[in-house]
Amino acid sequence: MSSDRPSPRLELTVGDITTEQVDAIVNAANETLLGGGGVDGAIHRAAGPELVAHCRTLGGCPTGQAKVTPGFRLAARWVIHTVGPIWHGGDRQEPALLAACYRESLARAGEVGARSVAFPAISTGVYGYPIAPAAQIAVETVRSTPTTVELVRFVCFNDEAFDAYLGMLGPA
Ligand code: AR6
Repeated sequence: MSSDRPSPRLELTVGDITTEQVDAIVNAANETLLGGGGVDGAIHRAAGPELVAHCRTLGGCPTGQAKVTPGFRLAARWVIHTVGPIWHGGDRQEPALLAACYRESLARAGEVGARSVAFPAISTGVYGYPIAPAAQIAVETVRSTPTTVELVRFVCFNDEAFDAYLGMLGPA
């Protein structure tokens, strides 16, 4: 399918995604959508208890898909919860499922009219996906997905992740 929509502008930063001033931040959640550790825990803490209350009404989310909620106390108006694959060595559809997370998150962002979206490095923490191939999938999928989103910011939590994304995006 062809599209005349331009690709979003891509930005790279190191920091805490919960403080991002964008329309939507993406959460690396689990299939329950009821919170956890890592970026999921940080987002729930920053958004306040209204977030988990809202998530309880959603009935979970399968791996590779995404659901949107309000951001409640966050600066971001929306949280897009997506469930990355658990890394099992790469032969259990992990690359396809991770790419689906980025595509589905952009789709949800478009549906609510979000123009700017911040992504963490989905699956690269607790779920064990190696950062270099994960960054490659993140950048290639966002670049190749038709979307109304105008700005995508990749928010890295450490220098190793930043370097992996930089290798994909090239120096500024
Ligand atoms: N801002 C940006 N990135 C962060 C932050 C933050 N505040 N905190 C961690 N990261 P992870 P996963 C980075 O483990 O691998 C949860 O318990 C982190 O350095 O948060 O998809 C869920 O409930 C890493 O690069 O998510 C699930 O059970 C990236 O975010 C499970 O973990 C993702 O690490 C999901 O595992």
